[in-house]
Amino acid sequence: MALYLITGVAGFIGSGLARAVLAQGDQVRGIDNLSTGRRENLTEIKDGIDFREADLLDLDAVHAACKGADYVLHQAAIPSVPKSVVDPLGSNRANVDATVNVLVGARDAKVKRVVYAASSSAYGDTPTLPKREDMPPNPISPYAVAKLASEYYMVSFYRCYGLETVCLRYFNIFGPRQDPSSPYSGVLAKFITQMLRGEQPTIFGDGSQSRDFTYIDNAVEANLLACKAPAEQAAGRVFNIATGRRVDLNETFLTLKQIIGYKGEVKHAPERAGDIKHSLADMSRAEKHLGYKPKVDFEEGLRRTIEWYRKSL
Ligand code: UD2
Repeated sequence: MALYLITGVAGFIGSGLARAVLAQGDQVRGIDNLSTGRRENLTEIKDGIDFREADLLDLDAVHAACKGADYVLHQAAIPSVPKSVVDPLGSNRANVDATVNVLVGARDAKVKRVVYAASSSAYGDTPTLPKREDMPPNPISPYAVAKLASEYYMVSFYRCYGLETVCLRYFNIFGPRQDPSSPYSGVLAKFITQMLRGEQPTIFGDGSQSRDFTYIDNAVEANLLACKAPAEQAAGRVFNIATGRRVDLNETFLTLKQIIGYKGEVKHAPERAGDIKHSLADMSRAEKHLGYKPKVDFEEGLRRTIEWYRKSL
């Protein structure tokens, strides 16, 4: 039985990982400062995991959490482009300084492998689509810079200390439990809950921007595969995790409108600073080296997510 340390375990991706790790018969230790994570995300599994409320900036807590862990799934972050524009120092602390602490803790505890929640924002606004991992990154926002800096730290800890690290560049993950309540929340969580409540969603810009929206179960599966892939194929490397299809926001709104049965219209506001225009992943590297294939497509993911919010609102 392996022990997985999940950082950001009370977040929507972290808690999904915790459930999946328990379901495969392994043990979970989780750490979260509850800044964006929520205890409710852990309700059904709280008695089955070793949960520690602590901040990753506390190196002693990180060292203690890493002790005896086989794998670390590093999900904790302040995951928002606009929030990083408002508070670049806070973004850097949570998204970079915390990562270095996790790496030091994992190295000292001789953890087998660290899997990192990297971000598609690293690619920035370069025109070439789809994005391949060997393209030069071009981050725009402080958030994107921070996520990319942490990737480089991951790779450097592999090169300098032999700690196996794998970076998964998530492309706009969505699904049940994603927090819709902050102005910085992901667009699908916001739109779905607003439309279910009969409120009017806002598109920033003209809505022609597109994303490779990826359902949570695909990201969870990618993490489990990344722990098991042979080191020669995975360690020290970066992989896109997505579905390989992009949809623009106007089309997304119409699809949601139809599934939800929403009668209203969308309103528009100015484009957001640090926003990128289009995002689409090439997935051949993840497929070849991790055996990753997305199991849930965009529409099915939307249906499951809407269903979940309908029940939980
Ligand atoms: C970035 C990353 C993503 C992940 C995320 C942090 C890219 C392509 N993606 O997502 O991988 O790291 O940061 O969790 O960089 N929008 C509206 N109305 C709203 C909210 C958002 O129009 O009420 C727009 C927003 O301007 C953007 C799109 O929706 O064009 C997606 O925004 P988001 O905040 O959901 O995610 P994004 O793309 O910044």
